[in-house]
Parts: sequence; C-alpha cells; structure tokens
Amino acid sequence: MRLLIMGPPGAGKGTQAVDLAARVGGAHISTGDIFRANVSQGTPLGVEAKKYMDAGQYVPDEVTNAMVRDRLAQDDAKAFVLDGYPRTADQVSELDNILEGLGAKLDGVLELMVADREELVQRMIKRAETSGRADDTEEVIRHRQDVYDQETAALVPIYRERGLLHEIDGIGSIDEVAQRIASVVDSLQG
Ligand code: B4P
Repeated sequence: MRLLIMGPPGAGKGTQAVDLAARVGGAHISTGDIFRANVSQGTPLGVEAKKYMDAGQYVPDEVTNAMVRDRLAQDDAKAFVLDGYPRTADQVSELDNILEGLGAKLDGVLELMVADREELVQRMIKRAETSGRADDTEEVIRHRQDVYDQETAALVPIYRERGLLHEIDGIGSIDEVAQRIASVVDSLQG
C-alpha cells in the first residue's frame, strides 16, 4: 500500500506512522526525520534545511522535492507511509509526477484531525522536555501551526476530491488513535 499521513504539527503523524508502516509492510518515510538525520550528520542538505527548520519554516520545495524523489526511487519504497509530505501545493504536483513516473498510485490519505490548537501546542511542549529539537520551543511551535494553516490545510480537500481522504479523530490516547487508523487501513486492504 502507498499511504500519506497528514495533519497539523503535533497531531501524531510521526507517532502513528511507524506502526502503520509496519502494519502495511511499507517503508516509513518522514521528511522531518530525513532532514533531522542530515542535520545531525552535517551534510550540505542538513546545513541548508537547518536554517528553515529552526525557525519553523518549510524547507524550500526544490530541496524537499528532490529528496523525496530520490527516496521514493529506492527499492524498499514500493510500499510506503509518507509522513509530512506533501506540505505545499507544489509538493502535491511533484508527488503526482513522481508516482506517475514510477507507475504507482496512492491507496489512501489519512488526515489526523485535532482542531484544538492548544492541545497540539501542549503535546509539543511536553515533547520538548526530551526531544532536543531546536524547533520545539513554544514560539516556534506556534509559528509552525500558522504555517500549517496558511500552506498545508488547504491541500486536504484536493485528496478529498480525489476520493482518497480518510478523516481520523486524533484526540484520545495514542492507542485509541492507532486503533482508529487500523480499522481504516484494514478496510482499505479489504
Ligand atoms: P515534522 O518532523 O514532520 O514535525 P511535526 O509536524 O512536529 O510532526 P511530528 O510527526 O514530529 O509530531 P507528531 O505529530 O507525531 O517536521 C519538522 C520540520 O521539518 C517542519 O517544521 C519543516 O521545517 C521541515 N519539513 C518536514 N517536512 C517538510 C516538507 N514536506 N516541506 C518542507 N519542510 C518540511 O507528535 C507530536 C507530539 O505529540 C509527540 O510528542 C507525541 O508523543 C505526542 N502525541 C502524539 N499523539 C498523541 C496523542 N494521541 N495524545 C497525546 N500526545 C500525543
């Protein structure tokens, strides 16, 4: 299966995507994780990405798109859960192009819905106690929410119109949300 997991920062994308990828036997591909690995290794990509990530901004599309194109061309990406991509209209178009080039198509898009912004902010403030992430300060967290509202929230209807969207209530314990996701994915697998 090829799935996208979407939702605002703190909705639980990365948290849920690991188990979800195992469930569908696919690669977990998180653009945030790939950027962070490059930052910690000090690669040129990491040096470039860090400038944007630390400020809560999106890394430029040309950088992100090239990275995802390379990753999806790898042998273990025949099935995947793509976590944190696409986040802009340009990335939606690029993902369409990449998949067309691979002769592949998406099976579903899971949107983790958490409308209460304070819940999202509090989750990430809690994560900040242990994450060591430079973008987990309250000011940057709030800015990331604004960027999501301005740039990414409007992408969800594109996938709804394509009949691919599955809305999942992201409020509740991590296990409760995982069970909701599992029942949607089981229905997709038929
Ligand atoms: P990401 O790594 O994707 O960061 P995120 O939006 O905070 O989501 P994450 O997956 O980490 O957190 P989650 O909601 O699971 O992106 C970081 C940065 O990378 C971006 O700001 C940007 O700069 C750059 N970037 C990434 N992709 C990009 C792209 N496509 N284009 C351009 N730039 C890009 O979890 C958050 C916390 O909530 C965790 O502590 C978790 O334990 C907790 N939690 C989860 N579910 C919970 C629940 N049900 N109840 C209580 N707590 C819960």
